[in-house]
Amino acid sequence: MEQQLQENTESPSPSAIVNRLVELLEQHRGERHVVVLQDYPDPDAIASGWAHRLIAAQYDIDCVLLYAGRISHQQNLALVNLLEVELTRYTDGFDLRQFSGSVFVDNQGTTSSVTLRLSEAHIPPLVIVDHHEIQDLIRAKYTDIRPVGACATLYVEYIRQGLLKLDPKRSEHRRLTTALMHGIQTETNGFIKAHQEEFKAAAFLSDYYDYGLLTEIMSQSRSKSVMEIIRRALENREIRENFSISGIGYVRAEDRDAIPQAADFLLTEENVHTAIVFGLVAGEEEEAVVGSLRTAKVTIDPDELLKSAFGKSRQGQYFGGGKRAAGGFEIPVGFLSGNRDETYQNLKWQVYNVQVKQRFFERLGLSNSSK
Ligand SMILES: [Mn+2]
Repeated sequence: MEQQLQENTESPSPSAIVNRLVELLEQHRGERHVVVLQDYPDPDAIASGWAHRLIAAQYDIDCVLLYAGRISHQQNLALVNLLEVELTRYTDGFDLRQFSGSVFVDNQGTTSSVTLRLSEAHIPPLVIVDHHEIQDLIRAKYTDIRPVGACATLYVEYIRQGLLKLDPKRSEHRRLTTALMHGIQTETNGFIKAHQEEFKAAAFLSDYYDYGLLTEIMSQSRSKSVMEIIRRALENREIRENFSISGIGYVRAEDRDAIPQAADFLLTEENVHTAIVFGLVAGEEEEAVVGSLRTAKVTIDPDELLKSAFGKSRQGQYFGGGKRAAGGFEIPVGFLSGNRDETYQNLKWQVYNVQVKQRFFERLGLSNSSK
């Protein structure tokens, strides 16, 4: 009994959480808000942002889903196209002052390059809904951060609590619930990493979503360039005590999403419990070392590991972070960017390749047999 009471004081009931969100939306009736997605939005973020937009629309709040990077994973492209999700890509000159508040879904501002610009434009953060480790970069009026399997799970809970009345005859609602289902499915590796909350959410969505559309989104095959990157990851992998680490050299910005897919693939090898894949992503101007970590070992905390391996930038932002079982990092190359001369590029890659591996091996205590 006592334990139960304690639990109750620690976590407010779902209806209390929802009431606070309703209160906030009421206070901001008629405004225009920006929903910030991470620079490389995944299905969980897209579905959550969309759910937020439909919920907010009932309070005459107009939401723009904004991202600054690219959508390159073929499934994500299919999702956006087939489900007709309206997303806006941030480019220089985009007027952020049109918004009277910002909303962060599936992130807490650390994985979006719009965050800093919003704070420069003095746009107040109103809402954070996320399932990653607490990042402490921005403070919002309403914050709901819980360690569930997907951010979409939290939005399904909001919907179940009555924040949005679903009508199975409305095409937009069928498409939204399909997106939420896809978000939960991909985020939990096809429900393998799902918990009770995700199954409950999926059971609820099963009354509304469009099975045919979901199948079509899921069946997007791997493109040739993704296959090529997976091949490189396999070829270059170095396995030490169940850790598989692979540096794959230069990666085009449009193939960036192949990096996590390659990490997923390396994790399927026998006796490997953790896979790390990284490469040098050459953007339009800036270059960055971009990497993904996947682990099946519960005692490894990707967020802690990546933060301690790479530390922070001068602006105080961590180069990496994560959640249960997965994480990513991005280290700007800065001054060494540019110069497309092949010898120079090879040299540069070798330096980063050695350095990134060294950091991991040191953190993981695998440093003796360094090559
Ligand atoms: Mn997520």
